[in-house]
Amino acid sequence: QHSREGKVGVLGCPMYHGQTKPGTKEGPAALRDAGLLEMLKDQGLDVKDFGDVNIPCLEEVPLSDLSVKNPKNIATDVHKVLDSGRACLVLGGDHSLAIGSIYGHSLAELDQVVVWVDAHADINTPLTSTSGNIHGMPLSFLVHELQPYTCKLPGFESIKPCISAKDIVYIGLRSVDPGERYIIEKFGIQSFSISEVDKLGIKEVVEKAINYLDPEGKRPIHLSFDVDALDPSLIPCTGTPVLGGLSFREGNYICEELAATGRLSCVDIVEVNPTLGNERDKEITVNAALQIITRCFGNRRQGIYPKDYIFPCP
Ligand code: 6HN
Ligand code: MN
Ligand code: MN
Ligand code: MN
Repeated sequence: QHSREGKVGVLGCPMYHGQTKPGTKEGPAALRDAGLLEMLKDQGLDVKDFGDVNIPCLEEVPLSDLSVKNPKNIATDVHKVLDSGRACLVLGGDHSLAIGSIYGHSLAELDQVVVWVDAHADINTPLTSTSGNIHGMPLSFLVHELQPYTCKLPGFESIKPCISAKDIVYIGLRSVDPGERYIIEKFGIQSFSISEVDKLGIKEVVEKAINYLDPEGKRPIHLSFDVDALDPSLIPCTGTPVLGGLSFREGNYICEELAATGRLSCVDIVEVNPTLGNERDKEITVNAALQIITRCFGNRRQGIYPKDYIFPCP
């Protein structure tokens, strides 16, 4: 995993089938247009853009065909990026894409752990969900222990569960459905809700999260970062905002610390919906998301210089 350091593959994933607001398909373009690739290159990274995952258009298929919502192309592309020796940055798109990115990660690397930063737990099964939106269910397709309690959706046959309940940590939760809370307790999923962030402080939360997942410091990390984990004042353009979120500094800290492990191999940045709100809202949202992304790949707030930096002398 260490060989991925300094090398990033960017994958756009204009997924919008997991919820009802089509604007999430504009997320990857909004981030690229604001200069994402240049920012990453400027911090000394070797960056390659792998373009966008081919996501079938919802309008072109009958609504009964659930297979169109199945992110299997995402899994294939994430696998490809990781096999090229780069860390993979997946630009969403709604959070249902994580079914594909985490499954794709499992095809490339054994033994990943998942840090899920979100206001929501996204672990409804199709049976506990009251909204029917797949972006509220991705983890239920991936967790081994949940399989006896859920149903296989037609068209999702190619996605296989690939993580255990003990390999997940939540940070930032503050809108958890009853079925989700039941699942978290029944399967003992480690959760640092926003109340634990209040109680312990972000330093202790992140430290505990990393030690819990991988005390020996050997396993590849998948960060699935839903921008709605941050306070809505920082992220006005997202489909399911929840008041009282992580501060900008807390969000930055999480990503700096995960990057510092050297084992962050895949990062999802999801639920940016640039079509919600006005131009100013869009600018605020995109800027916050961009800064969070740069932190994931080693840009520390204390300042950095590239490996080949030449110190000028007279
Ligand atoms: N997200 N728990 C709600 C549901 O519809 O199942 C909200 C899900 C939000 C999902 O923000 O990625
Ligand atoms: Mn492979
Ligand atoms: Mn969310
Ligand atoms: Mn989410």
